[in-house]
Amino acid sequence: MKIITLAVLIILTPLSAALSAAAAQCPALTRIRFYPAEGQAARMLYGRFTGSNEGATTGFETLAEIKEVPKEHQWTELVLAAPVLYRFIKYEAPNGSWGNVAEVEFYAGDQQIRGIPFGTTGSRDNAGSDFSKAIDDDVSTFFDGAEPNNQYVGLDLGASVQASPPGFFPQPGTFSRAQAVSVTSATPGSVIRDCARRRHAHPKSGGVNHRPHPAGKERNPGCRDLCRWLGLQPGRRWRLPHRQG
Ligand SMILES: [Ca+2]
Repeated sequence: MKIITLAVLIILTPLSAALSAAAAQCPALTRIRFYPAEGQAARMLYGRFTGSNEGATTGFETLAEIKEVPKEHQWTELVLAAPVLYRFIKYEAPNGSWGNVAEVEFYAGDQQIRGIPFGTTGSRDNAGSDFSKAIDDDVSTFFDGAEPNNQYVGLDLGASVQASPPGFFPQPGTFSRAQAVSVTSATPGSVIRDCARRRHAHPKSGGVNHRPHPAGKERNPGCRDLCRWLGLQPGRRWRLPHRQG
């Protein structure tokens, strides 16, 4: 029987100025303001504000909903129950509304969140009132979509606000000798947290290791999961030295 030993090495990218810059571009959304189109406030009833980290058209979760007709000629503000982080944030207009809204603004505290605008294409009768009119800082202009249904307008905060998928080495497979296993991230300034010593791993509560992992018996959840991912027998008691022998 082959004895496979596994050294788990958590590789961290140290905090850097680049991280600070990236984090600054990833604000937590705390509140939303909107201003109805002239005479069309009722068309915002049941409109929703949503967020996604998958793309401009997929994976959106509802953050807030407009549950009563907003007042004309003034801003309405929605405060989120807790700050949230999403790369894509948008207003999804209710069906039949033609996307009508004069302005939509997203905030992290007192700071307005800026990003790359996106939305459904075109405007009614090609009059030029496309989605950009809902984010042009002008309450006298408004979005009037090309279709009455499924209209939206939002902001893409950019790829820099997301962490790239972690890289694992080696690739899954079977090995005849000890392997040093590493987890890395290509995102500048990212931190990989080790949740192995906690019963319930959590990305915010996991510790940050700066040394090779000190343990890795099967009762160690992090290593157990890593073993499974690598195709090793999860129930086996692996010998996991600090260093590869
Ligand atoms: Ca406008």
